[in-house]
Amino acid sequence: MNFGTTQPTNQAVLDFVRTTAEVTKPDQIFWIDGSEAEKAYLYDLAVKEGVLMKLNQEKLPGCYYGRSNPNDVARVENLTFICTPRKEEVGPTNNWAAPAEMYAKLNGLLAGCMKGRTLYVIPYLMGPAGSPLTKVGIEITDSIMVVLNMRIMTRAGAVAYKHLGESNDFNRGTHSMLDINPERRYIAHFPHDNVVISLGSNYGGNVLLGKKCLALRIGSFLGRNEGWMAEHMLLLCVESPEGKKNYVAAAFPSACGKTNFAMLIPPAKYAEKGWKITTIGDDIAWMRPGPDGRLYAINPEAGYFGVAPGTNMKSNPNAMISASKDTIFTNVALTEDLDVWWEGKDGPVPAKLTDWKGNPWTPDSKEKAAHPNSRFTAPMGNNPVLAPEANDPHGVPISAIIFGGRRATTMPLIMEAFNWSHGVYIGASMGSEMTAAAVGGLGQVRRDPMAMLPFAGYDMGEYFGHWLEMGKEIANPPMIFNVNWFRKDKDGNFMWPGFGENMRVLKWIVDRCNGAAKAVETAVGRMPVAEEFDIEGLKDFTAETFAECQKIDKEEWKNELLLQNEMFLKLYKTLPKELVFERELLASRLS
Ligand code: OXD
Ligand code: MN
Repeated sequence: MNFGTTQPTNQAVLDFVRTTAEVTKPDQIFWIDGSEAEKAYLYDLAVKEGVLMKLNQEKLPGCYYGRSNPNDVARVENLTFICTPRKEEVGPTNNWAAPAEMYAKLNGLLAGCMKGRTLYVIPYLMGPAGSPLTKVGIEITDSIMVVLNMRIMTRAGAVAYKHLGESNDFNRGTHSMLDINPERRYIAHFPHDNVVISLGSNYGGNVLLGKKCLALRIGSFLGRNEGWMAEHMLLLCVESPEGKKNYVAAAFPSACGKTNFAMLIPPAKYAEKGWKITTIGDDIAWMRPGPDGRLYAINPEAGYFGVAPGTNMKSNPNAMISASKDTIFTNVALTEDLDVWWEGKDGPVPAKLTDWKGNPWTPDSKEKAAHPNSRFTAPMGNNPVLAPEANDPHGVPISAIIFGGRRATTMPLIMEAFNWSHGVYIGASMGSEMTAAAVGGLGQVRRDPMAMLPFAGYDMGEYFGHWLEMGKEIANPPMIFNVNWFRKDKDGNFMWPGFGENMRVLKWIVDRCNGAAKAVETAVGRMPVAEEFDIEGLKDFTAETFAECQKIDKEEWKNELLLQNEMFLKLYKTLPKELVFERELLASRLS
């Protein structure tokens, strides 16, 4: 069969590909159609080219393994640019470049860069076909690794051409690995043109252009102009024993356990009663007000690009099952029989491994066997608790929005905002200790408003303003909460058991949304009535531990306000006055 030859009829797509090929000069053009036959052909080709290795097919059917260049293992925020006519548009938290200059520089790098290579054209949908929220992207790439990952992470192929019809309204994405050199690495967004150009990398977050680039940076820009929201949020459904479904969106900075939370397994006592959690998405939510005055959300993605280390049958059995077939693993370690391994995987540490750089590894080795940001790319259809609503073009009505970060001190396990604008303030002042998902200072607390610091495609102060405006558009807005699974005791141990036990916090949240739980008012927000919050059956977790988890230490909070102020001062030009007032009110309640 002749793969890669079926061209679309859409003239704008044909023109985009032709003009890109004229610059990049590939040996051939391969048009992705999304079929199963094409998939088998592409995996064989990737193996032949040495890009992927076939894993042990008895243990991991349909699974493959790839390594990235050690200089290319995470998102690169310092090399990520938003290019708009006016510098002020991107605000002080984004890197700006003038579009004409950036286009000129990148076109220079693109000139002839695909000589000897294949140019792949990936048509894809962000969102279910037929949804008014769904967007079309065309990604041109010279990386077969990108093609195979995009086929998992998005609805790719003919389905996208069908949704697009003859329209010119699609994101134009161009990616070339060039020579995978940090000196020639640029992740450039042109929101006014709906264009992304990504060069010099082959790492997921930089090159799967539907994800962070279109769904968040360009998406947030489009959302502001079109009256919707693109957020770095997981989406899940809490189903009560009576069959009532509440949908929850939650924003956590990268690698704070979003995938785990999205696939949470309720503890036995909840499961036995009939509580169920199902997953709609684990990373991104697109939300817009619906005709009934509620906020409706879709997950624009079709797969999970999850962090492997720490994932195991205790922390996230549903992720383990999701990644047990038809999955691509990147930068994990390999066992002798071509199974995958990473720090924190179940079972004993193997005596011999090949590490993520391809070197022999033993438990005595000083370095980690798997890179801390090693990943699995798994189809969401593998998730045993996938919500059927994940494919519903209407999306789901959101009852609660949760913000959260990784904080050893200060922030309580759970609190509820007094109202929408207080909730926006809580999201806007969020901070978290940094993890391995981005290049940067591990462990330091950085302000990460709404977990969108690396992803807002325009000025962050205006982004807060958009949140406040949206609150006015939604007659029945979701309630807003803040959680912190990571508070430590004075000996440095995590106090809250986390994982499935987070169900207890979720239950309080949905009970609040349904008017079925009381709350007490504190200076920082509403909290559960201690005697009513369910800690029954938790090992070594007493009423005193709960009190410690919820404690508001005024000195810590005063310091917190000072730290928050750094970000607010940075954004001062466009910071909505509502947030300044919220901060003042908080200071007064704390004094
Ligand atoms: C991710 C991230 O990979 O946020 O989802 O970095
Ligand atoms: Mn993310």
